[in-house]
Amino acid sequence: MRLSIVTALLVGSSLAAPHHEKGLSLNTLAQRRGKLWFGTAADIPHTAETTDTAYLDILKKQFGEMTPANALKFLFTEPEQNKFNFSDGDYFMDLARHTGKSVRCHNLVWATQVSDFVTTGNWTAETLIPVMRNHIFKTVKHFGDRCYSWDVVNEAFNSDGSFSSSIWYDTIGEEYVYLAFKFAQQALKEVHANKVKLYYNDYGIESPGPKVDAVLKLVKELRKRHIRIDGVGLEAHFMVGGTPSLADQVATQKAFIKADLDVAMTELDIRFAQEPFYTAEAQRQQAQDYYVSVSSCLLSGRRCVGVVVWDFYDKYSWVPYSFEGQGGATLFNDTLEAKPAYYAVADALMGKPCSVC
Ligand code: 9MR
Repeated sequence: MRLSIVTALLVGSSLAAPHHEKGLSLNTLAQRRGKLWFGTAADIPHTAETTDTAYLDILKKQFGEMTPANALKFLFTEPEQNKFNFSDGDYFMDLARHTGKSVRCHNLVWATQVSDFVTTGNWTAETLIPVMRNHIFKTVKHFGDRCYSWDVVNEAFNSDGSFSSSIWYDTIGEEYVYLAFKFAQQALKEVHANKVKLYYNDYGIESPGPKVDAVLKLVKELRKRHIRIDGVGLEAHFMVGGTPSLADQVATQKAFIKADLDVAMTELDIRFAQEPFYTAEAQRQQAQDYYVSVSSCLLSGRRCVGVVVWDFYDKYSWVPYSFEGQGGATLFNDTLEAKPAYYAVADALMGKPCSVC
């Protein structure tokens, strides 16, 4: 009963400035706790998000960081060999600058969303390495210190900790990861942007296991070679009811921090495996899972630098496109109303017990 009253109150509240303590934004609450920002991915430009004023209003008010969900990926930045197109990225960067946001630049080297000229080419390591080098150099130098960080290599491991198949790994071997970080570091130096952080980013590394061990090994290997890596991005794409425990999330973040790394939660969302997404009980469980996840970054200390959600509006979430029947994963429902999950995140950021869980 109490829950349904709370839910009714929440649904009736103002959207852009939901009513928790003084209506402070999630970003302000996070910064008050020593985080750099509370951020969101946004798929801008060329999408409905680009011109959705109600959506953009919340984006501007609530978040201190934005990650381009697609605009900086290989496919879009270098559609044909050595023909670069940074217009989407520049559009995104301008929006971030005008609204005072940091940008986690995402990503340079990944198996997915690579241009056809790469995936269909007949490469050897000797011919593909210069392609990767050129892509990294041109892209990193173009965006320079407009990026807070770069996800240099994205999702390079299988869940058992072995390297996953990609045009890069299959052609160059694990050396591709070391080279990618080396090239990114060199490119930043050329444009005097050494402060831009270099990250490895992946999912399934939010609780202990072989994949976490593989990332820690990779970090050691990079450092043995005197190649810089500053942080690890924990994507945190979770399922409602299946979110890793607070203890597991904190233990994993602390293991990375102990290895002298920053950590960030880079793509947090918590989806339902099936409908219904919006019953009071479903919302309560989701709120609890968000509360635990955001709390983990606070409990891990300053070197968990911030949390980024992978968009904040169910209508624009990637989930239903990738997993049929699944969804409801973000902080705002399909009519752009703040969910209990939103208030749970605010509670976590304020260090309060969860009022909606
Ligand atoms: O949100 C992105 C979606 O629009 C793309 O279609 C998809 C292609 O694989 O990539 C999504 O973003 C992914 C991110 O780049 C890396 N981690 C997983 C994200 C969700 O799939």
